[in-house]
Formats: sequence, structure tokens, C-alpha cells
Amino acid sequence: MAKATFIHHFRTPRIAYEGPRSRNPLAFRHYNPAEVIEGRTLKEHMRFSIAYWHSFRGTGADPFGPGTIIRPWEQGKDPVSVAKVRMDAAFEFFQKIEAPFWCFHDRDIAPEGRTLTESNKILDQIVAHAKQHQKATGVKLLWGTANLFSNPRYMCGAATNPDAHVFAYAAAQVKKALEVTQELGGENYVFWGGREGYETLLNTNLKREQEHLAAFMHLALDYAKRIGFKGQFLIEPKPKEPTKHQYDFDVASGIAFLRTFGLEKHFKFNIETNHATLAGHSFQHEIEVAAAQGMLGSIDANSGDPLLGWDTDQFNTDVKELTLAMVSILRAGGLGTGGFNFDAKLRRPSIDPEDLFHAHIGGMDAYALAFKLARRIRADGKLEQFVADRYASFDAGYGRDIETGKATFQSLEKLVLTKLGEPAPRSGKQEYLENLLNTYLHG
Ligand code: XLS
Ligand code: NI
Ligand code: NI
Repeated sequence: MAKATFIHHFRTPRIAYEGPRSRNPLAFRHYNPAEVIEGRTLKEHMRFSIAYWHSFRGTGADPFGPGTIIRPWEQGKDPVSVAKVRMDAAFEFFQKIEAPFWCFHDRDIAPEGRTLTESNKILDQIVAHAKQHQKATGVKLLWGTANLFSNPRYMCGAATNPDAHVFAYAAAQVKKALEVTQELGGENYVFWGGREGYETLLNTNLKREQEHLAAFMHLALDYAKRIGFKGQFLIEPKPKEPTKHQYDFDVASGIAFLRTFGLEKHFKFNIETNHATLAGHSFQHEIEVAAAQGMLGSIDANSGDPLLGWDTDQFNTDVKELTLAMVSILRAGGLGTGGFNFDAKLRRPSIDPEDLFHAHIGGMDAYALAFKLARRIRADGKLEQFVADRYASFDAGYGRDIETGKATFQSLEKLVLTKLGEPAPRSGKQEYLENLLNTYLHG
């Protein structure tokens, strides 16, 4: 282990901040990790995280062909030794890219054994290795999760599988995933639906499947409590893919699910940009829906392609989209124990280790710039003031009575008949606001 930290797996040096004028493609232009804003460094504000599954397990394979991305450390016959060297490379990358956090699924970091006992043993070895790396580098775990979708046993779902045997297996796997997330000091634990959904209603009892999913969540909560796991539980909604209908469709349906089954106090949402757009929403919409209920947890930072209808998991460099999202996040008071996790992957022909740097530099810079622009927008106050003014009639008088539950249909009818008459129309001023936004983005 001590040796491994000195072997350099990447030729690219640590990425430095050079400022907006820099044209060095391997430097940060907006993300200055050491910059202090309101008593906290930008590194602490942004809480960037690297997704192990994409950046260290992604090979570029797609349904039309095998992987194209071959890393030099992916060599050797013993998968456990390879997993350790891969992890050495990963922690080197985390440090060089100035990411304070990482995220993983159990099966990304450790190969699955022939039995659950064997899988757990292997996982323990790799987790011990990760723990040493975390200690040596100061990189922390944003969240852990379990892969309940790759193994063929989960082809019809995990917690929503029609076979109780599979439910039991998934429970055992999540029990272990919670233990290792706790062992590594994970600040959150994520439930993304995997294959929790259906392909056809012809073979599906939707009601029972949703009840089983809720039962699973309750069991996970009970166990977390039992072992003293303090991390925040997060649901990551996605409307489709891999199944044609995923039960955690979007934030709104997630809230309904949590409320229906008495889980709402224990969960927040991990919102992924590409999942929002697949559901026919904007990224900002999903943030607003979660924030309105005090359930904004964390972000899976990526983007889809507007011309493609699946989860392309691209790095997001769209400053306008991110600035709008950041305005909503800042208004909600930030992400708390959450962060911005780059759940994004290189395109299939981007095969150089250096491409991993370009990808993350672009994403980090875009988010950091968006953060700064959003702060400026909020400090300037014009946008917020416009919205506040638009609702001002609810701040006093009968408007206030409506909000506080004092008004009745009769009292409102009387007001209209005797005093108010016809309401005066007022412009929504969308075009003015779009222009105003551009003055911040390009001003
Ligand atoms: C897949 C999801 C997945 C989760 C973690 O679409 O985004 O990567 O973030 O299970
Ligand atoms: Ni995700
Ligand atoms: Ni995704």
C-alpha cells in the first residue's frame, strides 16, 4: 500500500487553478479549490465527487460493440489484486483533480464472488484498502450504494422482484453495503431504482411491488438505526431505463411514494440532470420540487443529449442550465451533506487517461462558474425581488388570510362582490427576465 501511493498511474500532473484567462486545457479556470468565499473554501462549497463506476469501471462498451477504453492498470489474473491497483489509480486521480469526495456501488470496487459469503469477504478486503487511501489522502466518501441491477438474478428487480428469494438476497446485499458505507464514513446512502419497475403490466402486480419496495426501505432504515449509521438516505429518481417504467419516476412521484408509506422524514432526493430531462422536466424543476418539501439532498451532476432519449451521462458544460439550477440550490440553503457527484462518463472514443481530466475539469469549471454567477444573481436581488413582488398580494390583507387559512369561499365571494370586482391583468414579463438572466451570463 505504501508503495502503491508512489507509483503514478496517470502522467497528467495535479490540476492547478490558473484563472479565467488561462488557455491551458489542463488547468482550472473557475474552480479555485483554495478560494475562500464566506469563510469556506470553494472546495468545501462545491463538494465535488467522482463516480467510481463511470470513471474507473467504464470501458466504453455499448450494445453495438465492446469496450474501447483500456487502462494500463487493468492487468493481472487475480481480480482482487487488480481491484486494489485500480483503486490506487482512482485515489491518485481524486487528488490530482482536487475532488474531496468519491462515490461507489459495492460491485464497482470489488468483484463478486461465487457466493454471498465470498463476495462479502472480497468486499471487506477492498474496503480496508479504500479506508487506508481515504486516511492517506483526506478524500471522503459522499455516498455508498449497492448494485442491485447488473447480476442476472435481479433481471426482474430486487426489492420489487416477484420472487421473495430475490428480495431476501437484495436485503442481504444492502445490509452489507450499509455496513461498508458506514465503515468508510459515508455521509449519505443512495437508493437508485435499478430495475425496480416493470417491462409489462401483463405479468406485474404493481400494488404489491410498490408495497415491497416500501417494506425494503423500512428494513433498510431499521438496520441503519440498529448499527448507528448517521448518513442521509437518498432516493435517486429516474423515469425509465433500464425498465420501461421505473417506480421512482421523478421527484414528485418519489414524494408521493415516501408519504404514502410513512418514509418521508427519513429520505431526501439525489437529483440527476439526465434523469430529470428523461422524465420530461428540467433539472431546475426537479430541484425546486424537492426543495419545496425540504427534501433536496444531493446532485448527480451530468447531462443528457437533447437529441437522444436515453441516459447518456455526459459531463455538463452548459453554464446557463447550471446557473439556473444553482440559483435554486442556493435559495434552498445548499445541499447539506450532499454534493455534486459526477455521475458522467467519457464518450466511447475518448480513450486517453487524459480525457478523464478534460471531462472533470470541464464539469467542475462549469459548476464553479455557475455557483459564482448564481451568487451574483442572488446578491443583485433583481430576479428574487421580481418574484417576491409578483406574489405580494398574498403578504397582507385577504391574500394573507388565504395563506393562513382564515379565508372562506363566502368571505372571498363577499369581497369580490362588494369591493374587488374584476382583477387587473399584470404581465408575467418572461422576455424581460430572460434578457435579465443574459446580462449576468454574458454581461
Ligand atoms: C443510473 C444511476 C446510477 C446511480 C447509482 O442511471 O444514475 O448511476 O446514480 O446507482
Ligand atoms: Ni446517478
Ligand atoms: Ni443515470
